[in-house]
Amino acid sequence: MSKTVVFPGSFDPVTNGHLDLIDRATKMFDHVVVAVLHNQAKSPLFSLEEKINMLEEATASLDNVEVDASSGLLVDYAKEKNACAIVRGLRSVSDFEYEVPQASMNRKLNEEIDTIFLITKDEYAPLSSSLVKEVAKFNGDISEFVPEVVAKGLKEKLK
Ligand code: COD
Repeated sequence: MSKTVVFPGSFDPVTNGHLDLIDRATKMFDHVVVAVLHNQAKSPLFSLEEKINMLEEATASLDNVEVDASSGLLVDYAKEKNACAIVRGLRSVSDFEYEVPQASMNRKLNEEIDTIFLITKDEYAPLSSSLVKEVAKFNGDISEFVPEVVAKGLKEKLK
């Protein structure tokens, strides 16, 4: 049976840390749905369309990746996609503290959908969308942290 997973996030914007997780998930599952969802706690810099375009370009070489979006509950979306699990990333203890309540709540909402955590590779551990935006805002070099399409997008957005 073909196995689908959903990798949800704000992706504002996608970084090389996210892309590494996507690449690793494509080797474990038949189909990876990268879903842009709304995080109530964050005010996005990029529009939904911009985030989707950047993700599509950055994942174009990966055959079993689909980029999509949803405005509803993550577990409802995962069910709609017939996903067996949700993939999330962990960089630190603070990520763990942020992720565990969400994973527990998602399991309460739908006990059939598990959350799988992938530990970041050391080189991506300091990377987050917010730090990348901050470095870009002060004209720092972000080229090793994000794909080219994002570096261009940030330059445009912040000029
Ligand atoms: N290395 C490894 N992992 C990383 C890295 C990195 N360098 N950078 C980010 N990650 C991981 C994050 O830990 C996270 O797991 C994932 O990548 C995505 O990160 P973000 O920051 O783009 O996305 P979030 O955390 O803002 O996404 C939150 C959601 C949008 C998924 C959440 O708010 C949600 O589910 N919203 C929908 C409504 C819903 O169902 N709410 C109830 C939740 S219980």
